[in-house]
Amino acid sequence: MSDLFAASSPKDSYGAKDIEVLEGLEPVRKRPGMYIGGTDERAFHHLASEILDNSMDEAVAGHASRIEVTLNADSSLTITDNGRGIPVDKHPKHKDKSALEVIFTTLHAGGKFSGKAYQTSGGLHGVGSSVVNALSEWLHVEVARDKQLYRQEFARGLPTTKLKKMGSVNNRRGTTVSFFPDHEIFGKKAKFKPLWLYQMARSKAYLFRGVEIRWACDPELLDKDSKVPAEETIRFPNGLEDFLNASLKEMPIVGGRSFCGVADLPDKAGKVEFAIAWPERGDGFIHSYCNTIPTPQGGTHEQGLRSSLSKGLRAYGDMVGAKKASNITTDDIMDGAAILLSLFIPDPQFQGQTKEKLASAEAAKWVETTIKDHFDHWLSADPSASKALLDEMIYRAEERARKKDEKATARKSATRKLRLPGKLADCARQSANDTEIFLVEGDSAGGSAKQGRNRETQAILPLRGKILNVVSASKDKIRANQEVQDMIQALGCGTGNDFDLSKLRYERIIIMTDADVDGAHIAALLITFFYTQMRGLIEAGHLYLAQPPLYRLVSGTTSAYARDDAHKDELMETLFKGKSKVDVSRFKGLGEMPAAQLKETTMNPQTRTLLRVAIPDARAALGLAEEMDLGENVPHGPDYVAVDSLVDELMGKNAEKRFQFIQDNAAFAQDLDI
Ligand code: TSJ
Repeated sequence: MSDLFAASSPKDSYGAKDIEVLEGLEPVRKRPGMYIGGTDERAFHHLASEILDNSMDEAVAGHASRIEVTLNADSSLTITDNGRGIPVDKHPKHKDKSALEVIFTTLHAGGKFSGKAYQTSGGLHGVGSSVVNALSEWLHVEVARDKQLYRQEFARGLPTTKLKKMGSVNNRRGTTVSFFPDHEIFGKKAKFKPLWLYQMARSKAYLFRGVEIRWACDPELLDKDSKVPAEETIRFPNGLEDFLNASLKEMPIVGGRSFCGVADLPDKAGKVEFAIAWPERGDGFIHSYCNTIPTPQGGTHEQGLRSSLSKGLRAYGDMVGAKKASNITTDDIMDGAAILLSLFIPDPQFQGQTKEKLASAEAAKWVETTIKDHFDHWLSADPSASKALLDEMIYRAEERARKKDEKATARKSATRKLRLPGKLADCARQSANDTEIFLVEGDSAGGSAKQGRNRETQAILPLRGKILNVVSASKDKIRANQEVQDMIQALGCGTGNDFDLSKLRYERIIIMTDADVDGAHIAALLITFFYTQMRGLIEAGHLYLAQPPLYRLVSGTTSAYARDDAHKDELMETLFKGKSKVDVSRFKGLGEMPAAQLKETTMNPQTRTLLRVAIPDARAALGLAEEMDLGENVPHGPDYVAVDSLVDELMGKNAEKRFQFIQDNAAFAQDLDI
């Protein structure tokens, strides 16, 4: 750990001079959602993890060994570590301000000033302390550093006291932050949930075996039969392996042993820890992390792991002469596996609306090579256990093939009767299994999409012009509309009373329109069409929106895509902060984007983000519980957009609402024939 720290940190001391001052915190209070991904319960608890992450960083960098998390009787939260203490020296550009005050009162990009080995930077992360401060009714900081105790208090982001010396301390150092989130922002009822915080503390302890976390909760806040203890010293000397055992409890696993380990990445670029087992029954799960930050939407580290496991097992099958091993797919191996994956790298890049996906490209190869190596060893070490695993995966592959055959025969016979539209570029795969169709606005965008697609599983249907506003059109008019006809034919599942979900020819229907007001309008019309004509398709979770970027930002070797102006601004303040020349190009439409970029940003399942269209009432039916449980079953799917308000807004005659919708979705209203 410490050698890594030295290697990636040019400075060994940090001071106020290293902090770049940006701006005050008013924007955070004005648009809290932009900084913490909403103002709901989840965002509320995010405040706690932002603060805790700072102490974790200090621990992971080797400067702290103990963290205390205390939920107080008044529902405020206190987090303490025994690290170096936040620097308190004067900031050169701000005559009267200490580094500490600057950290808590200005928005700053995390990576800029930290000199940390594994900082949790990336937009949401790293700017945490000032954002939490801005969104707290009060926040108190105490720092024990250089044998002195310092204290400063804040309210809603502004200092209410100066940084004061509180006397000397001899054998103690570290940072303590107490805060109370602001009810003006989160609503009167918002309150920390003991279970949520306790699980957060536990998962952090699992993720870094070198830290001890002391949990405490005021007993008054706990139900009599609560699973949460009032006090506990949490420590997992075996890291993720302990986590896996706790998750699997007594469940029997294939081959009777798990695949666990920690390893340095090539060139000591970081390290990866993993704990994997294949339960004999039941579903698998995957929880991945980067620098102890959860990445529920996966990303490049998960990608690397997938390759290593599938390549490793197939190669092993080859070696022992199991011919059928070549039929095993990555999904056969992954679907039933219980996986914990934790990566530590300097300066990770996160992506997605709530930064829940790892985007650092190098991570994929690093993780793949490192784990593949260990996996090969592990497989060779115990041939009888490895044979059990191989046999089980061959069995699963055969089961899958059998089911696919059943589906394929059903679909082929359906296809024969069906005339497919001429404009459709269908996918090669005959069964609906894991296939998708992109409904693309315009012929030129359709062309790029055809080049960028995966022919095996991705079909493209270009739609010309505005499709009919189906809500106000008559039935005959709808049927006469060519674009609508094409769509109905391509999907194969019929409409209205004839709708039959089992005949749907693709697993996912993805609406892909320009990231502008016209695009939003066409997407809304399409959603309305599905809502009125094929509602079952939305209810079963088959309808998605692609998220094409609006901008590309490049500076030197750093490049990124932004989906809107706010996202672009955010990237300028984070990833590109301090970069001298940032080249910003705006895509006028999907058709303008090179096929390779369209593929990378919007189409490739490994790198894109999709929004699933859902009817709020259908959520329960889809089993998408709102409750977050950090320990298990964090939903892995895409984000969701609610459909009913959208349809209502576009419904028939309510012109005012329609106008409002377009205003809300447009920075620049243009001619719209609605
Ligand atoms: F988020 C926060 F700022 F509020 C916060 C930070 C909250 C808590 C509970 C702890 C911390 C924190 C920060 N713990 N430890 C640190 N360490 C530093 O900020 C630090 C100290 C010394 C040096 C150095 O180079 O000398 C560098 C850093 C980043």
